[in-house]
Amino acid sequence: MGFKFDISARDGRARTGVIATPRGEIRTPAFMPVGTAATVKAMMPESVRETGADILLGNTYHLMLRPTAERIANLGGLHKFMNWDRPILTDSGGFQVMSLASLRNMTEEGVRFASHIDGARHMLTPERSMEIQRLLGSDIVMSFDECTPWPADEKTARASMELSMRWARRSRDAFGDIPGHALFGIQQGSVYPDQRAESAEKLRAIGFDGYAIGGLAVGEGQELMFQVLDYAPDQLPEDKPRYLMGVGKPDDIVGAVQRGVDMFDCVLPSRSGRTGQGWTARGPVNLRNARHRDDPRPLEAGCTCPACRNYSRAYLHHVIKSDEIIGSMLLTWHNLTYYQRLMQGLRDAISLGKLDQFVARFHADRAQGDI
Ligand code: PRF
Ligand code: ZN
Repeated sequence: MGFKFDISARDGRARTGVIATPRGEIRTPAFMPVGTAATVKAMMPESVRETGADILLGNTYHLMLRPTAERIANLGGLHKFMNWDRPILTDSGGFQVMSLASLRNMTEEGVRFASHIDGARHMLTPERSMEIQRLLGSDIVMSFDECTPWPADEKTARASMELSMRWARRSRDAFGDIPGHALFGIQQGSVYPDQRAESAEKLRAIGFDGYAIGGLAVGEGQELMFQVLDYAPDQLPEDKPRYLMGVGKPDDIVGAVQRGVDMFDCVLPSRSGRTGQGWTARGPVNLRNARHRDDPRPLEAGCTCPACRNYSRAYLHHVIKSDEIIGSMLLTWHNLTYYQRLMQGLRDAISLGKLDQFVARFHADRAQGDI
């Protein structure tokens, strides 16, 4: 059984559909919770599934350092290792090297760096990244790229984009064809329409199973990101999934779906849950705030997650303030549930041809603020 993308409905530039993989279906637009180190922090995998997630994201960079890709392969692969039998997408490592590792040295060959864990020296190349992602058993493998830093002048952005395109070619050659496993290319080109177009053209010529938009959400702000998304998705093949890497806040996701993006990942719902931030239809809520101290109401009325079904804001406030582990567990569970509810709402609205109404309601609810 192969890897297939079926679009079932469109509304404006937005699409909804299903990516079929041997490990199960991914409903799009999809949000992928981040499971960097073979765990979605504070969650059991069966609980992540209960929130409605169809697919998780894992990281080449973290797993190659600890416990190593070879060890995971010897133990039967990442799915078995972490007890998640549905699809996993893995990022290729370069982006994480640039944000986490030290003593980085980038050449045509790849990136040399020192581990942020023990300082040990490593090298990542397109070929090594493909090998690691294959050892992990990743269902959706990302090609090895450089996320062009922002801001970048035209000349710098072009050199970076062209390097990423040469690495995309090497990634494709090294990956080969693994039945039922997909390889995605990553578009770069910063905020320059002609460079984005050229990058898309180069990726299409190589041929990938899906196409990511990289190099956004790196400090340029939502307005500029949306300006790029006004044209970038349309430069990519219409019949393949489009993935906006590392995005984002709920309003970023809504705007990107309206502009034709199908897949997202972000640490925000899980990471901010661990610091006491709860995401709701009315916007973010800081549970550390003393106003919740005596509040018997749930974080979000009508939410079906365990935090909202069984606990008060007062309890969530207490366990977060006391740094109790259950505080991280409950808020992460709620936030991932909220994100998946948002994605289901977007999918339903696109199916019904009512995305504009859904988006208007989304913004109206947030404008009201927390209860
Ligand atoms: N490339 C890769 N991973 C990424 C990005 C990228 O450009 C981004 C940019 N937001 C997040 N993660 N490989
Ligand atoms: Zn909830």
